[in-house]
Amino acid sequence: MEEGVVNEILKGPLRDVFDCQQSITDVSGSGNNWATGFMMYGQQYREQISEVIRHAAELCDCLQCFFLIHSMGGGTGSGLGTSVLNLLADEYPDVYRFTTAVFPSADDDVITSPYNSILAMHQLTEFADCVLPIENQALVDICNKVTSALPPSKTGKKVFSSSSQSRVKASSAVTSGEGGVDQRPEKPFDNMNNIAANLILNLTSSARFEGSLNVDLNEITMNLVPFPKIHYLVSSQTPLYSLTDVNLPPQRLDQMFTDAFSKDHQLIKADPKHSLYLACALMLRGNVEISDIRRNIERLKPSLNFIHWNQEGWKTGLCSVPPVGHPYSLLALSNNTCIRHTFQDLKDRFMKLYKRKAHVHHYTHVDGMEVSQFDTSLDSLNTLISEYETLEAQMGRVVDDIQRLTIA
Ligand SMILES: Nc1nc2c(ncn2[C@@H]2O[C@H](COP(=O)(O)OP(=O)(O)OP(=O)(O)O)[C@@H](O)[C@H]2O)c(=O)[nH]1
Ligand SMILES: [Mg+2]
Repeated sequence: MEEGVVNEILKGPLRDVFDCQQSITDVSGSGNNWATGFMMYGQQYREQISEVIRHAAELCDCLQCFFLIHSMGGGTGSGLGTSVLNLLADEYPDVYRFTTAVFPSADDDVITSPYNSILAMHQLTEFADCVLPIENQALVDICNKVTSALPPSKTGKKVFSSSSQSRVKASSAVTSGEGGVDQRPEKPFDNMNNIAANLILNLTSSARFEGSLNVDLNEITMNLVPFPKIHYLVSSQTPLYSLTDVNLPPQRLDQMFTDAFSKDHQLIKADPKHSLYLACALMLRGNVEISDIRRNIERLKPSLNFIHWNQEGWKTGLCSVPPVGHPYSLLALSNNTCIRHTFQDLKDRFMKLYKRKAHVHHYTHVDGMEVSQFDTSLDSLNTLISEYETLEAQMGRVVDDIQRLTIA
């Protein structure tokens, strides 16, 4: 919503990517308040937003899905973002809704971020078909890992924390998509956003390029979301790079598969290997054969826990065009019960404030916002956590059955 921020983007190096006729702004943002974004701007701009979306949708030959990119911690991304999600559910009920949502870290600089996130999560749970959460702390850790693996000539300063923006300065030069060096000063989130951008590039490569085994976004939802609300996917990427290391030697193909299941490569702080998989998608790009994928699945399977009714729950995609500067890449999307820990942490942070009703008045001052929204959103989160717990309780069911058979 912030005019200044949006204008800066429309004048910057990415200006050609955006159609400025389609941008909508106000003077200021939502002041880190979900209610301002959802209730106030959501209402005020509904018609205008609906109009620009209709304009874009009408240009599509085949409208496959809507893809939202937003943060959860502030007021606009969480509030207006989920209001747009509501609007889409209302006006295009049959078109899938995907979102990439940046979840706040524990030391986030927005004090009300647990409120904004949980109020927004209620909407994501109800109205999104598939959510790819990204956690800033995981991105910071990945950036630091990449920086320490770089040769000294390329090594930049460490990324300390997502919240202390002034301290966050990663490596000194950012390579552009074409491989040229862009000398503009680096923004605090640049390296972290490169990782998120690569997730989106890999996810949408099937829609943008030819491939022998292309996977539509819709197929991901179809194959990875067994129950409507259990639609939060944990993503991991290999090779791990902010764009600074595009010239590093290529990684071995099999190592790439191994890495995708390690906790250091997840875009949220989670360890899927020690929890239960409901399903998993492997989206490959570049010079990879289907036999390579099969071999690696067979190799990794024994170390992963898949739910007993979906032991073969693998979806694979292969796009022949590799990412810039690499022979191949892998994006793994997992529907895994480990995500409940992210939700539980967020809930604990929410409860710390909500027990004392701290900051609640800022929300209830906004027209249309009731305190009951907090309780409904909390209930929704509690239900979601317990659904994941119930699923996780089924871990080892097949192993039990096999053991019983062996004994018999
Ligand atoms: N990864 C990443 N996180 C960001 C970026 N900008 C902000 N954040 C995180 O997003 C949250 C704050 O939300 P913002 O997106 O800044 O807020 P907003 O949606 O503009 O809402 P208001 O400013 O309150 O109107 C915090 O958790 C930040 O750490 C970014 O460029 N990249
Ligand atoms: Mg803002």
